[in-house]
Amino acid sequence: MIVLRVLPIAAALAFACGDKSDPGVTDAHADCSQDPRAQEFVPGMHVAAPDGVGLLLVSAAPAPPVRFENTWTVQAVDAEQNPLAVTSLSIEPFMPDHGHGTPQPPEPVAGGDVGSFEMGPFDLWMPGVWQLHVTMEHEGGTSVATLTFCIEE
Ligand SMILES: [Cu+2]
Repeated sequence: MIVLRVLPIAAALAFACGDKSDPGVTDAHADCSQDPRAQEFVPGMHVAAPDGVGLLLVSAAPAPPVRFENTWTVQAVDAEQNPLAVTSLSIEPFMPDHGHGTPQPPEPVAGGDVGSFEMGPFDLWMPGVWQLHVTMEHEGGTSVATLTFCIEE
């Protein structure tokens, strides 16, 4: 009987944040504005993979990133922050506190400049801390750089 009682509650909680139809549920727990993991958004901001290969968030609309739909331009760069040719670039949004991603992930499309990709709109559908793991395949191997943002209500 315990299992039968717990499962529906767990299912309800898992979807509570995105459920605006339930006035009894709030997103108050998702206030991450002071979370030390979150990076401050700056246009053109740079994050580096452990091997020095990096990523520029060239532009974001809206800026800073928001809940729901976002459209970005990013560019792979080498350790000296010069444009880096990549054979592929993919980006995986993930909420580390909840263990889930998004059903509408970004689908990067190569842009005009070397290492440049455009993506969006893609859906950061829940308030809280989002990590965006960017995997870049290039001549020297595979590098993963991570952007971390607090997405507020
Ligand atoms: Cu979540």
